[in-house]
Amino acid sequence: MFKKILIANRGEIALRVICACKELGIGTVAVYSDADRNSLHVRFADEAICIGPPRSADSYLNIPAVISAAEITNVDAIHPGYGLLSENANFAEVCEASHVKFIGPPSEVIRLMGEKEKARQAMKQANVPILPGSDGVIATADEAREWAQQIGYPVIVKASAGGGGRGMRVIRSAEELEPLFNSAQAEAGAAFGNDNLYMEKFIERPRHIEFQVLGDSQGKVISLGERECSIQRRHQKLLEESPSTKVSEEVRQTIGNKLENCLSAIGYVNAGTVEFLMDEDDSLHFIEMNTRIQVEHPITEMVTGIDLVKSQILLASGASMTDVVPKVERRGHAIECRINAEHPEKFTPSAGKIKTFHMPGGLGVRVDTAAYAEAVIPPYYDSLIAKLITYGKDREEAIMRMRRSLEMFIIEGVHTTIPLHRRILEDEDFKAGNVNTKYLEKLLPKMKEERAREMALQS
Ligand code: MV4
Repeated sequence: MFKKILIANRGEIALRVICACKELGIGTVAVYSDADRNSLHVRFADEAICIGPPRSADSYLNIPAVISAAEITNVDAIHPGYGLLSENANFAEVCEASHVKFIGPPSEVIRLMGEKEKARQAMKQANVPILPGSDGVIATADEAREWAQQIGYPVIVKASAGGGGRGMRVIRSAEELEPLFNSAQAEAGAAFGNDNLYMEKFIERPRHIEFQVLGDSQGKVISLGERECSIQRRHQKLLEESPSTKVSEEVRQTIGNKLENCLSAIGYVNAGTVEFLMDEDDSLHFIEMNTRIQVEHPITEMVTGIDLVKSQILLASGASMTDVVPKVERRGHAIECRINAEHPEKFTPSAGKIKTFHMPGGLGVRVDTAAYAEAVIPPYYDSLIAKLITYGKDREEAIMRMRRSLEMFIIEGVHTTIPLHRRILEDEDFKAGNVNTKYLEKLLPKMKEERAREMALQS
């Protein structure tokens, strides 16, 4: 087992990893930028090293600085958290070469999944359902037109090196194909230094459903079931829940088994998330895989009782799945609300000092955060300040706990997304489980109207 781990991250996820290390009796090293000197991850780690100026590119993304900190402190392993260097195959490779264990999959597996078209073909070979689409990358607009003819409009072209929506174009007819294909290719080339594109049938109003997996270094992979992540804005998730109201036990088992076989064959090790789109007839189609721990991992922890971050560390140290996760039982329902320091309707970032900070608590309530009263939210990083997670015996209980917890969460000094979450939790569509990736496009204008009406009443 590792004696000491460096956490190459900040904020709530750095604290989350420190919690896991403390419970495993492993020493911790925090790295921090000049803007994070007073952060809780620095305070709770056994050792802390400043790795540079505030901007991520100069600190948390600076591979030589992170590796130097690991060498100076003589750690056995690095946990990358999410974002930052977590899916950087080169970083994983440098860790391997420096004899520091990267807590994640092997660098080749990160690289494979980072090439979305290759990941798609790998899933297809293992009978994981994928959308109708191109076989491999498409070089020219003429080739794209032939594929689109075969697949049927509307189609979507995606950057093979992409993710998060960049380098994507929806194409609805043959007439508009050429300019859209060319602009996607140019955007992909500029953004990723790789202009490979592939094509899929476009789903108009999909649900976004993802499966959590864990793999050990002996070839055993298990599925821990799904999370429903459809409520998002501009590819930023806002609220997630597990299980999905739309996934039957039969589908959960079928997809889970296929993923276990596929990922075992690929050599997948550690935690991962496999993303699917669900179409109107409730069938799931693979779109891509994330090779890291995700922001929303706590909802899976709540319904399975499995500590995913501890599992990551144990699996990275070579432990076998039978020891780390003897059996998987799912029970109850969990919801996560991401509390961001931003304007709840305009979504502009709201950096500054938190003046008042009071967290809810009690049975079935969990808050993952690195925030506190008087803490300063720097403008350089993402705006997540807390994850409020509630658990209940069923969805109704989880919802009621979330409603009262949102009422009892006080954050003053910065704008937060708490008012938006309160509105979602009383929305009839949400209560009916009626969500898809366009959900907020409908709710936000409704909220604006409601506010205008309220203002008119007051004057
Ligand atoms: C799609 C799609 C519809 N059809 N693929 C957006 C980001 C990238 N991860 C995949 N994305 C999408 N792929 C097909 N064939 C719609 C989206 C999409 C989306 C997906 C998940 C969550 C939110 C989204 C918001 C807009 C578009």
